[in-house]
Amino acid sequence: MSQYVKNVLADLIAKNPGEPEFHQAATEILESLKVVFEKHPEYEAAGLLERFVEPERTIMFRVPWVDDEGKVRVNKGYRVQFNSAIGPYKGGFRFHPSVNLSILKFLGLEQILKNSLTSLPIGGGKGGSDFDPSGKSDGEIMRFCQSFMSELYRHIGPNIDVPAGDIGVGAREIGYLFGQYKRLRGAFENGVLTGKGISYGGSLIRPEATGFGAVYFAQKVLEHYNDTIEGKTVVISGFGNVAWGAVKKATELGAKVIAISGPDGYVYDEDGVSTDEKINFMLQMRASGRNKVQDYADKFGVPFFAKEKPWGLKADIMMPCATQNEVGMAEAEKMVANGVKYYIEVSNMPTSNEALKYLIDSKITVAPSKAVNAGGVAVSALEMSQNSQRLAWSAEEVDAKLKTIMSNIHDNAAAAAEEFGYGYDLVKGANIAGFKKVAEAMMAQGIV
Ligand code: 2IT
Repeated sequence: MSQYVKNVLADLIAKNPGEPEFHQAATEILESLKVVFEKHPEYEAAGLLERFVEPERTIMFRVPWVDDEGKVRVNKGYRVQFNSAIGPYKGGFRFHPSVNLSILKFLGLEQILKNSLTSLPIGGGKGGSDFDPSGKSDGEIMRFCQSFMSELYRHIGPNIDVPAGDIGVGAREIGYLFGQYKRLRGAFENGVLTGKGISYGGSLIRPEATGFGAVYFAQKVLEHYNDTIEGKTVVISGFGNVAWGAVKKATELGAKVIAISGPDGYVYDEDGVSTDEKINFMLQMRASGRNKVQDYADKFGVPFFAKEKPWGLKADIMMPCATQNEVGMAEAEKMVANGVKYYIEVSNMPTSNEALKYLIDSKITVAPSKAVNAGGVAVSALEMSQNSQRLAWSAEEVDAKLKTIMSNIHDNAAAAAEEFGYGYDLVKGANIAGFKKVAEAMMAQGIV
């Protein structure tokens, strides 16, 4: 690694103690960017990388709310406004007990490059809370969202920062958050949030976008090898919104999804998660708030493996769709032993850096999440466009745009890797291609 990049990374690790996920994401990204800094000594002179890895602003606040028993509860609220070089901060809110600054900074850093890859004008941000939505009543969710927005509304806006959903935040939460924002602002500014319901400015295809986009990306990867997704077996982790969209599109294109998973274990369905009834049941399981994939096994009479992950199964394509660090060395070794061909990351940073390197060295084709899952935020940006123009595109129009965007992301990542002598290395290529535009914009805007 060039000495400059090495020094910035060492500094980042020293100055941000106790943030392992942030260190992990930064290490992976900076490793890819060293060649860019070797080519552009003017970036070092402008302190570009030191500025890039430091969030422009971080907001941390108390979120007090009252539960159904009348007891006062307090959670931590955050918004990391990481980089606004190419557009307003954009990125989801995550409501999950694991949420802390380390996780939000890794997600925010990834988001900067992902959003740049979409080719749309959106900067990078991420936020959320350590609030645990599972088992909460609708009233509790609403009161929590209202309290969260009562602080955050003063920091966001259609041209400032445009949050959306992530784990634990779906259309229901976005609705409550928007209602409170509108009330406090005294204005109908629906461009402040994306992932809204269709009746008040949401975009068609936004719920499907991350999963559909991931499968469109996978198609491009297979196409590179003159291969097709039809007839392939696929293992998917998770059963939330992203997994649902991926199952739906993979099935539609003739692949067979043989497993989905949850925090309680995984289910193995040798006939495939292939009927409308099965695919729709994923939505019901999510809406129930139980967070148990065992419900699928009970309903459809298929085997359930408690507390296990599905990565030891034999399949052509692996698509982790649940959360960060799902795949470490033990899981990667199983995939290599089983002859997996394609490893398509979908959830943000699902793989440890060690496992990622091992998979690539073992000649498995790897596609990185910041490129693969960018369809979600891309359609969020299309939602912003529709809101600002006061119009609504049809599902076909949005889907066609999504497909084109995913195809371009793939081609741009592949071209960037090629340009720097890495061959067909989409991991390196996505980092380089995403960084390029942000770096140019930062250089143009001076030391800010
Ligand atoms: O990780 C992500 O890209 C998201 N959670 C979606 C962000 C967005 O603004 O739609």
